[in-house]
Amino acid sequence: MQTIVRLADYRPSDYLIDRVDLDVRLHPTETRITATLGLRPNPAGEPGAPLVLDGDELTLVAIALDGQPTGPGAIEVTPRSLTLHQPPQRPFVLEIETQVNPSTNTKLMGLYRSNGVYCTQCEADGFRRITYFLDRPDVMAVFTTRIEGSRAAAPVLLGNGNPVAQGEAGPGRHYAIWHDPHPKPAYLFALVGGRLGRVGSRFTTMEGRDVEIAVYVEPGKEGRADFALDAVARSMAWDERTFGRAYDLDVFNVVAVSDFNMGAMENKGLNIFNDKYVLASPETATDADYANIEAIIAHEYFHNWSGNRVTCRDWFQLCLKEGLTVFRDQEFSSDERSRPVHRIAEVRTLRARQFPEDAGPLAHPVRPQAYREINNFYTATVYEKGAEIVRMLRTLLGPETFRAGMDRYFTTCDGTAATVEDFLAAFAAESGRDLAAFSRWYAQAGTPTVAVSGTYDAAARTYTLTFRQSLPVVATEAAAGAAPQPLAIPIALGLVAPGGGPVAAASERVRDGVFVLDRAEDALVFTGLDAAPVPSLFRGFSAPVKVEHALTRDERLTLLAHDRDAFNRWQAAQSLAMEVLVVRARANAPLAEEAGTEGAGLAAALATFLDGEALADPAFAALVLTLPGEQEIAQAIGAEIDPDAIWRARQTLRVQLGRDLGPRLLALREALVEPEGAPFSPDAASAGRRALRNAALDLVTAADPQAGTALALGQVENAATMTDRLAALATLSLVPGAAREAALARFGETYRGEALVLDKWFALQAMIPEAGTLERVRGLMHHAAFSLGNPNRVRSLIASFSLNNPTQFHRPDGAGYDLTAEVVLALDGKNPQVAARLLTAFNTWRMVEGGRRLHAEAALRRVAQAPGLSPDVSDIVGRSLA
Ligand code: 0A1
Ligand code: ZN
Repeated sequence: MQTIVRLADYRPSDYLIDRVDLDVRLHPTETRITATLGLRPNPAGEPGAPLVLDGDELTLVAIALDGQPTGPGAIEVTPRSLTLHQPPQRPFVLEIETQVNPSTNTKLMGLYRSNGVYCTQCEADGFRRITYFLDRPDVMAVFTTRIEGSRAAAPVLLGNGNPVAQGEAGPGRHYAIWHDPHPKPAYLFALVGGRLGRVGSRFTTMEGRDVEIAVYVEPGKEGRADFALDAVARSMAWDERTFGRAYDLDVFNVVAVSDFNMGAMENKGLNIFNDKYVLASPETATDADYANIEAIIAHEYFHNWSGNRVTCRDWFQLCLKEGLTVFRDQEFSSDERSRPVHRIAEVRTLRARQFPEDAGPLAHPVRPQAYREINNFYTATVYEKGAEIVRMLRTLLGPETFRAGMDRYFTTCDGTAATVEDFLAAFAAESGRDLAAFSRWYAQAGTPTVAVSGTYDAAARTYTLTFRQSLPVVATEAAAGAAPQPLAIPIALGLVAPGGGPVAAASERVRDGVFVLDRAEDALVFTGLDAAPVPSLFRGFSAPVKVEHALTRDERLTLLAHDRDAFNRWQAAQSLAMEVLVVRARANAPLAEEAGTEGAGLAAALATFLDGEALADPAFAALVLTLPGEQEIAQAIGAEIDPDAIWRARQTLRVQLGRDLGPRLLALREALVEPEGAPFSPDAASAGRRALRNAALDLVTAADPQAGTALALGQVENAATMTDRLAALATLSLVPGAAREAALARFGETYRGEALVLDKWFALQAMIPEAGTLERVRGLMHHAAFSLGNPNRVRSLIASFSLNNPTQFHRPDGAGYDLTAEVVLALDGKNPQVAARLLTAFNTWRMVEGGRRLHAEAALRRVAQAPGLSPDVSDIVGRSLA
């Protein structure tokens, strides 16, 4: 077990590195790196301490101190560290030559080759796999990089910052030199060398800087890079408009590679992307892909300020850059698309991913207090809950003060490695508020619950809302589950008249529609009311909490029909459905044609809703029609979960909605057909129309598989977009039989050369909720296009099964757990990061019913006992079983 790193133990580095000159001679198996480091003792460090540089699987070739060989015994070198016992106590220069093998680097950390392209990934601690270094984010240096490579194999040579020179470097070789004037930590270093196609344009910043922007992709795929390129320009413009932040180099490059552990990386001036989040054409990418590409391009670009110009002091502060940057990309997407629709999508992800994490054995605060393996902390909690905290801050302070606080943060922390305290201090200073109770959001794990009840006093004409917050006690490695303290919870709210329309009632404690609950219990009194209102609470999902609020069905129907907050209208429909689903799942009800009177009531309400406004906002209507997901239902049940019972409950309600709404849904499909020959557009309105047509197809097919299959088959054949083709295939995939198998086979054949399209095909098959899926997945693991070495393939086939197919991952015979454990172990030797992430599928194992729980535990124990586990997997399995 590797050692635990604690936030409480943070100390400044004993040495600093101000300048790094790298000379990288690319070679497929023997790349040589000469690093010239300008070092000095850190005034804040311990005088005379040894200098200990980090390394990982490194081979030292040569070393010199101030141009001289180091004396005998002066240094100690292992693949993991280089120690200089008595470093000079003045500025000095270390020249270090290392050798690495990019071709055998299957961890995809440090320098590796993806489809023949040399590329790097250095966050969180990959730079130490290139050269010995003080690989920590509070050591910031100015980098100059000379990259040399074969002109034939690597005609394109890219580095951080601005290009300064290029030329010949001997027979068949050439070089390029890049200089980045902005001091940065090593995790933001990157280089690329390869044969790549390019699309480019220019952007003039509000400061008048003429920036050359470019997207590099596999040659021949340039036509699929235009959307990403345009998203770069839109991101630059948005950050200027919204946060007053301009770009600060002369070039901005994006490179797409096909082997990448995560989505993308914000290296200074040289963002490297998983090609899934760059390449798009109507024939190969869905509307969801377009939306993801736009969001991730924006995310990485926004990091240039929130992450790069202001970076993190240590990895405990990861949310400082990630939560803030997710908030910023969510705002961008909301502005570029539909704000309410995007908000609903954000909350669905949060509830499906972050709430379970917060309720399981891997729960941790948004700012963890301890870790064994930092790569396991790129989590939904740090990212998504981290973003919710920033959003709450804006809700608490109001948009103007929030913006002033952001300006202050960027200005005062520019060029530094900052902390969450620095961030909050900027807002405290701008607002004059005490943010102590609010700051606990960063420190306390677990999802809070807010219980609400309302009482109307006709005689006094008052309406009283009482709120009680309760926080789960979460024990982590760092803290033994201390009693949680009350949080400051912003509750955006309003009152709706029983027949619709707003209520003009006052409470001086509600400011700009927001009440702040900052103690365990509180009550809010509204005066001057002639009738009992319907409260609309947590509008826009103003805090990441679970709400216990005993609204009647009629009250929820009122909100669905009349609330002016679109999120709460959707939430009302969701909670009506959830009630039916939980009751049926808890009762282990059989599959049926209808879900009782409550099901019929929901269908009737949705019919009215569709008639009134489906055509006005199809994207929103599609979301209202989408039932809560299986994971979310499981969370609502909380314990002794039977995933099959949940699936049956959900399927029964789908059948009922499909049947009761069938004629309307078919009419909507007709009304929303794109006119023949209409040009494709990935914009939100067009995507919304496709979403509603496909949601309709899915429900209609649930109720009438035969008629639905005919429709879906026609759509698979004739669709003009991948969105429509894949949606129809997904609908078909739920109807067992020859038609499905033939359609799947034909799709696989048509796209056999398109890895990213085959990923969708793998995923769809892995998510079929049938007992045959396990064997299907095992079979597909032998497909020519599948490889354990490519993270996208593993995610599409295996992770889709383990994380997104609850009935089959949780098979009662334990075979789903066994398959997952087997792949985790097979993968761990190659790519521990991806293996560890796959293992998080067991996150909810303690919540499932007894028989399954025993199988899950046995599978986890088998993983735990396997010899030679990576730190990544050993950390996850250890915490999962703790
Ligand atoms: N900072 C990146 C995420 C990222 C983290 C680790 C990686 O290593 C494999 C790669 C990317 C982001 O938030 O986009
Ligand atoms: Zn990020």
